Amino acid sequence: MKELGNGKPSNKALLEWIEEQIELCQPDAVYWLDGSDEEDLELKRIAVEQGVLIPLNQEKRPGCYYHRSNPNDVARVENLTFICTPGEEEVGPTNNWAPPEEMYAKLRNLASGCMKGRTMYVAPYLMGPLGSDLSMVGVELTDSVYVALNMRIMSRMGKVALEHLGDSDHFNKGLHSTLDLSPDRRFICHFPQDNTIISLGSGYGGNVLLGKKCLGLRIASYLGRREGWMAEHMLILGVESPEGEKTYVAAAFPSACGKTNFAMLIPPAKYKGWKIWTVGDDISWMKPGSDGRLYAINPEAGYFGVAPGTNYKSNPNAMKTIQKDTIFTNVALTPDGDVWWEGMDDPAPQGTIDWKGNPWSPESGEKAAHPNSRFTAPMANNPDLAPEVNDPEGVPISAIIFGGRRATTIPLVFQAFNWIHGVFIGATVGSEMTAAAVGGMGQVRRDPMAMLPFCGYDMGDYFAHWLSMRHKIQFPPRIFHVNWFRKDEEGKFIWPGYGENMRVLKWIIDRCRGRSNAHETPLGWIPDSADFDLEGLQGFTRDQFDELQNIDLQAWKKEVISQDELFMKLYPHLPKEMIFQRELLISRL
Ligand code: TSX
Ligand code: MN
Repeated sequence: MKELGNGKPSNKALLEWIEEQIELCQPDAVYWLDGSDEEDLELKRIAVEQGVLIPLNQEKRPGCYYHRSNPNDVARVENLTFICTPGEEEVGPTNNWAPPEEMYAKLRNLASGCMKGRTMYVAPYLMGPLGSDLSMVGVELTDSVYVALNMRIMSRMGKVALEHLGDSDHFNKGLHSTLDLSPDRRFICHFPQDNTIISLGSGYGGNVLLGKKCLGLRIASYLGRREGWMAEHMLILGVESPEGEKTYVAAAFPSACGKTNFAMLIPPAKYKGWKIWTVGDDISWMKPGSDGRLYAINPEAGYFGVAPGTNYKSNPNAMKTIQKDTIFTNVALTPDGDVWWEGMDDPAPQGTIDWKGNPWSPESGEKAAHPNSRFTAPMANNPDLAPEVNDPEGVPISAIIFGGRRATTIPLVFQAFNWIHGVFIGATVGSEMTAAAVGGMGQVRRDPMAMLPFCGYDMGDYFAHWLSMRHKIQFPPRIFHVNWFRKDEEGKFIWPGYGENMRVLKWIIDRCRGRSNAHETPLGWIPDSADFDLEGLQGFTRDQFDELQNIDLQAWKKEVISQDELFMKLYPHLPKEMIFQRELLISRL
């Protein structure tokens, strides 16, 4: 067997495990990745030679490449995602479960000899800053050069991970093979007791970049519960005032709510001297610090963002971030070797090729870019990247914000009365589906803390873990709920959103620092209109603000009934506090 690369580890436990996997998968070659720049060029050369990547126009987009996935393999597969624990009870009613021994046997069978004729890339990766006690090491063995290249962007990959690991045997064991990409042989399996992930039969994003959803959320949430910390599906941003005061917030929104846009928000001109710094756009690992506050790190090193809808108006910093050293997946390709997607600033040029490789025109009646098409870009490209992103201590979180996409019922912003009420607010987060997804338009789908597909154990136990964290944090973050998507009777968005969300952030920060007033409502604390900055918002009236903040008691009676559906499903492990909070809300209404 051929050995390539300069990153061969010396860690005994690691080498032993890798040898077992080599025996199982029987690759022709093993490529020991070290994370160097030379290696990056070599991997790209291999990927281009294999037809896995197409170089883009290097003048327009230096270091950028284009990838098309198999059309049957374009998104995460929740029905093929399993948590394999000794007991079924542990994973709860919202996860797929399989007995570990049975699943190991099935996967070993599928993986046997799966890398014959292929190269196994060994990617040691560090999630989080070097030297942070919140950081974790994983090692992904993969037969996809595309995965190796993406892991390099999304994590701190190579020698730095081995350095962090030292001679410890505490690392996540990840095995990935695309097999033949057959959906019948596609399984994303987590073995939290063994800190192990096995992903077979897919080559796409969340299924295969194991540091992200698999380790970063499912395994990490499991470990966090055991060890007294939190792994959350949250962006992290820092707000800096003109005086240089910095306040950090973390926010959890279900998909299609613009999490990456919010993480990269640029304050409107009116907020002269204010600045938003991006710490992370997807995952937050949080732990109580010695000063009694909750500290957060972003375990990732890049952005795996949805391309469609990203443009210079919705997210200028994302557009700048993807100017160089970015991998584009399933977007459309223009004749001059650039990329295009629906919702870009300009219309597609003549001769655009769609994500499947077919000629495309606006009359085609199909999308040029897949709706879930992505960019993989290094966070270092972000002009407003928070320098603290590499601080092993993390950043102290003052506010946790939950949100959803709701056309009615939910005000623009309100604040929880206290931590327990905040946990209830997070537990009842719901969002409306936009496209003709399962369930149809206007249907509210509950997605507690935006973690439903990502929690590695029972959701009821997860709420209990949130409640228990209160006892470990002397100065807990204040909890808020936002909704950018409320519509008027004509179906028009009332709130301008985007950069103007700075106004909401400002109120939130002032609340955390005891500087702004609010009044009590059945839902929580709501800004006094005198304490919410509407100055300079053209054509936006106090009446519209009142409409945004209106609490329709009839609608809320329906809302609490709708909230109960998921609670009923989670009932066996649902903390009593959630039931009491629900009763209190009903009484207040
Ligand atoms: O990301 C969004 N944010 C957060 C930005 C920091 N989006 C896009 C969501 C899909 C990913 C939004 N869409 C936001 C928002 O705040 N608000 C809306 C709704 C909206 C859409 C268009 C307008 C206004 C609001 N247009 C005009 O007012 C002209
Ligand atoms: Mn996400």
